[in-house]
Amino acid sequence: MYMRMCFIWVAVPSWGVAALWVVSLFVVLSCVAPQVDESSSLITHKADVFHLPVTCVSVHVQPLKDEGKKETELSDNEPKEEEKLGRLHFTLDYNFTDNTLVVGILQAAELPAMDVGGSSDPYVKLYLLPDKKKKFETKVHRKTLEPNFNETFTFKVPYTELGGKTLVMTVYDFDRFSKHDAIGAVKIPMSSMDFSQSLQEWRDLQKAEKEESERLGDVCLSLRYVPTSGKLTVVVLEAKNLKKMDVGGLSDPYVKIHLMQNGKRLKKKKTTIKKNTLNPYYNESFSFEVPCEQIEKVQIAVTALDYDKIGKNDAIGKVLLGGNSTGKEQCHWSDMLANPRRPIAQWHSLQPEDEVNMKSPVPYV
Ligand SMILES: *[C@@H]1O[C@H](CO)[C@@H](O)[C@H](O)[C@H]1NC(C)=O
Ligand SMILES: *[C@@H]1O[C@H](CO)[C@@H](O)[C@H](O)[C@H]1NC(C)=O
Ligand SMILES: *[C@@H]1O[C@H](CO)[C@@H](O)[C@H](O)[C@H]1NC(C)=O
Ligand SMILES: *[C@@H]1O[C@H](CO)[C@@H](O)[C@H](O)[C@H]1NC(C)=O
Ligand SMILES: [Ca+2]
Repeated sequence: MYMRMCFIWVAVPSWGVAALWVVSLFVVLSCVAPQVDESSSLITHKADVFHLPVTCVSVHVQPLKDEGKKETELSDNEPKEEEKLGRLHFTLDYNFTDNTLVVGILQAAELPAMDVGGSSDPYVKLYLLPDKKKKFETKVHRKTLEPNFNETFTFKVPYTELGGKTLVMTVYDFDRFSKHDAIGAVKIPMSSMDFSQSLQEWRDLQKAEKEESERLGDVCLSLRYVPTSGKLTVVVLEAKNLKKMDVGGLSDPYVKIHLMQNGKRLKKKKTTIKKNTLNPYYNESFSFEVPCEQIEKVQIAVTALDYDKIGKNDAIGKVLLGGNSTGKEQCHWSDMLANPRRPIAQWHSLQPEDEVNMKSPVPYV
């Protein structure tokens, strides 16, 4: 069912609103509902389903609709008073000993509900602009409008360069099957700060701008773990909107999977090469033996590459899944662990290879 779902997601063109309702239903029925609480009564489930047609369309269909349309709708509106997007509680500190900006993401409150059932799955992404490469993410907090993040991040930056930078903290709503929605952001020009003492503050979230990071494409993976047999199965379902790597042509993409531990590659597998496409369909399955006591210690690195007859194959992008991954990758991994024997499929946005390698726990070999 999950595999089919990924497939439908891509195959459905934007006109297929009716079909998307069905997909949305599938999403909620097969994925969200069972996770809410295994013990919740049938009545609760029925109630969730009953509300679906109203909320689902806005939540799940919107990201697939023509983005331009959404914007015109917005700009057509008269400027009205700020919508309430919630508030973020954070700390800011500059450590003059080791030249680091220390950002504490404490909590958020009064977040708007982005999901069916009146909740959101918030997480925070941090940048120190203009540098877009280095970013941090908190863990995803499920089904809450008052997440308690309590995480600290440090940016290494000389004090003399700090003045030209802007800290951006964006709160997102996690969504497994669509692009993640930015709820709102807090932006702080570092030139406005007095670092002689540490700052602890609540600020209102402002409307977030679109993240214009380079699009490398997305890959749909299914993960399944069977603790009793120690079998980890990764299915590379498909990829879409892959970045064009060849001048004058499409790419010839394939996907490489590494099982890693402590930054070391233990096993390597790869899919077949799909010729001349940016939207390859693979549905190829790979299994690794990972005993139960090891599963918390391994990571899966998934790299999409463009095959070239001559020269080195170029990496298009990469994602890292496992105990130490962040954001939606961490979410997928923990869902797999929480649902033994069940394949869980999810889309992931490919990230630049060097950026992902930087996130590995130890220097990448
Ligand atoms: C600054 O960083 C150093 C080294 O990590 C640490 O020992 C020190 O306590 C930090 N200072 C402050 C004020 O946090
Ligand atoms: C935040 O984390 C610190 C250290 O991990 C812990 O001592 C503290 O109790 C946490 N606070 C909250 C509100 O969870
Ligand atoms: C994907 O592969 C599996 C196993 O090879 C097969 O059972 C399934 O029908 C395939 N799914 C699609 C949508 O092609
Ligand atoms: C996660 O990070 C910790 C500490 O940095 C490390 O000890 C552990 O091996 C890492 N886990 C994985 C799966 O890489
Ligand atoms: Ca969500």
